[in-house]
Amino acid sequence: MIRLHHVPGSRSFRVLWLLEELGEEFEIRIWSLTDGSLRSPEFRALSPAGRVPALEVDGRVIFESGAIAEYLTETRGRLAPGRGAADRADFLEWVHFAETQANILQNLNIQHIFLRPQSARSPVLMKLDTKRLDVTMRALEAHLADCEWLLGDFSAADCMLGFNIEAVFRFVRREAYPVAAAYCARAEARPAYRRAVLKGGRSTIYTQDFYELPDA
Ligand SMILES: N[C@@H](CCC(=O)N[C@@H](CS)C(=O)NCC(=O)O)C(=O)O
Repeated sequence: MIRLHHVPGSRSFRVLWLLEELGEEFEIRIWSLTDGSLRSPEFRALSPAGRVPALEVDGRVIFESGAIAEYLTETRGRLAPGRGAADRADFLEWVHFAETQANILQNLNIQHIFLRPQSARSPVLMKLDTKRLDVTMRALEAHLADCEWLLGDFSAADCMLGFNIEAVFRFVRREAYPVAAAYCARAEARPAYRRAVLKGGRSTIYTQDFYELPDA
């Protein structure tokens, strides 16, 4: 039995999507970012930092989305270059690049959405992280100019990074990155992605299409 611990719209979507791409049977337990349950002893026993995703699989629990992606692709022998393959390092780079980008997004989510009162928010940090997000997107835009997916063929690295892009466009203009926008649309059109959205539920994090930088 595989059980995914999931919050709609969070990084656990990466694993949900990957499980669908792999054709695995699994169940989902939904948690909330806001009701304190991720800090409960029950959840901390699954994921010590109190973060989703956590995956019960093969008789153990794994946390960290990148570790789960590497484990599932290794044990299932699909959707990643194997050890020793010429593009194995490329795969690992993009898996971890996705998390670098997700951490910038997380900072922007905190600054634009979660931090209360509004006076606690920092326009300087918002601008800094928006610039840092732009840097990651320029790299992605250049890389994808030559390929449909990060490694040419679709891989679990696309589940890791593809999940980020819809959120990225809440903070940087979609029009500035047409290649990445087309990549995002290709990802969202995949049958496994659509099944994952239906099973996992939609995000309630964003209430605006775009979050402008404050003037100050
Ligand atoms: N590096 C971790 C990050 C996991 C993470 O930060 N998840 C967020 C949701 S996207 C979370 O659970 N946040 C709960 C909290 O910060 O209290 C991974 O990739 O799994």
